[in-house]
Amino acid sequence: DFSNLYARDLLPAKNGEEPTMQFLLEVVEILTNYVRKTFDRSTKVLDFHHPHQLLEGMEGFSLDLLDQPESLEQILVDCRDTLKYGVRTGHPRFFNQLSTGLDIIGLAGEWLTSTANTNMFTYEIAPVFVLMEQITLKKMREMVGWPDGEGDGIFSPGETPPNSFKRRTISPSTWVSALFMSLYCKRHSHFSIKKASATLGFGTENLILLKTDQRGRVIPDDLEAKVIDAKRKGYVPLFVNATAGTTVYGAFDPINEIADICEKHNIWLHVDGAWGGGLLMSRKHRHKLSGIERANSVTWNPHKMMGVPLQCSAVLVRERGLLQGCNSMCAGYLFQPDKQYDVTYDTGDKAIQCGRHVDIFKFWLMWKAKGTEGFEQHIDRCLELSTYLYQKIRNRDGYEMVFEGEPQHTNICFWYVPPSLRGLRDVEERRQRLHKVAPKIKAMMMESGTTMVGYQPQGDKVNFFRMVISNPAANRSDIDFLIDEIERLGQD
Ligand code: ABU
Repeated sequence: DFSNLYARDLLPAKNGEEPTMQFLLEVVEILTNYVRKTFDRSTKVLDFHHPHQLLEGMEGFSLDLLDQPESLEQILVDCRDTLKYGVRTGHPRFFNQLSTGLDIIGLAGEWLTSTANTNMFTYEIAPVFVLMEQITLKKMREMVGWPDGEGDGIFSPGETPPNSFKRRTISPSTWVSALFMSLYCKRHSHFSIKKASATLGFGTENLILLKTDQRGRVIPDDLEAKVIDAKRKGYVPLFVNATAGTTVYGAFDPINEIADICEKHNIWLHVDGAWGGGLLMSRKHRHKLSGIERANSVTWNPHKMMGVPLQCSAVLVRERGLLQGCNSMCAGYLFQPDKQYDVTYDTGDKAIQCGRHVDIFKFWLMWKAKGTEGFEQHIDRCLELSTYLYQKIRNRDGYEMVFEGEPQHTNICFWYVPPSLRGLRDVEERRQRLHKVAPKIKAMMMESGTTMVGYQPQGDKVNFFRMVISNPAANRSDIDFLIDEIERLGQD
């Protein structure tokens, strides 16, 4: 009974050990029950409520913060209900995001990380984690194909910081002339490229968008023409982003052809492999990133295709020492040069932020537990499953594919056309009505809590579903379920 116990009764309180252990065991019970149910297909993916409902408070669960402490009994209810009203992203039928799944070893790693509760800035306070990060980054650079895994790198949250490191690593002396530089990416690139361009002072107007083919891949001739045009106007073409696995179409740019242009015009080549980087682990699929070894820098998020718990994002740089050279600020209270150990292991000064969460341990632990082979099997399985979905719907009544041909990644983009729209001749009316179909089906899916899949418009294309598979728990029956559910909810 925790109703008369409060946080002040737990360690470090006198006699706090027993209640602390009991309380933590209760929490573990809540968490393990949640894990068990997550993999049970009869459990819903979510129990949807509108924001105003959650803000008004559910029975026994209020988000309000009070002046007086609440009992540990209430705190345990809050833990249970926080999970209850959340989304089970590890559920085999959760397909909504690029990052899905609930890896048990990764979860154990995250629990350990929180228990250790340290910061990645120095070897002094994170000796084991700093070394794990060095070793893992080297393995990742080897997978990229840089000789002996040489180079530099760091784990840093999300996409925008990893995709932002590049400017600071290009040439410190050129930062001031950002206005006369041009950067290149395509409309299909992740929005973090545009955000990085704005945040770093280049301005979005200096980010030149490239044409793509119908599959969303950069057309190299368009890149070269735009580089030549910018030079003629007196701009300095500085940076090109090639994407290995776009967010919506899962497209892989032709890196080798882009690298030829970058080398010819002395432009920094960054490969955003946040989503597609995981394919480097697969002997069958790594050819899709052919040429990545010619990049100057690479973003790779193991929390996406490799199923590492959020978050886990790395930026890799080909030139050794470059991150330290560009980002180091030598804060005297952290990075004292006269410590008793080799201070080159105080790697935090390479980052653009100061405090840095330990994102490495869960990834390192998963790599240990699965081996490279385990990641390879996971990647190959997800791609096989997406082929299953593609083959199932490409000629099925009521489905239209957004682009022709076999998808390159696990992204399957399609429209579901309800029976009443199938014979409609008026093209504009059909477009307008089709635009409303995916949001309507998605809303009903969320209300019934059975599955989740994303949708979006893109360019001149009205709302379509984007199915992505990164969840190791999903199998063919879950794909069949999704299609049945779309058809059930999509009835006129
Ligand atoms: N980095 C963006 C991921 C978006 C998504 O999960 O769909």
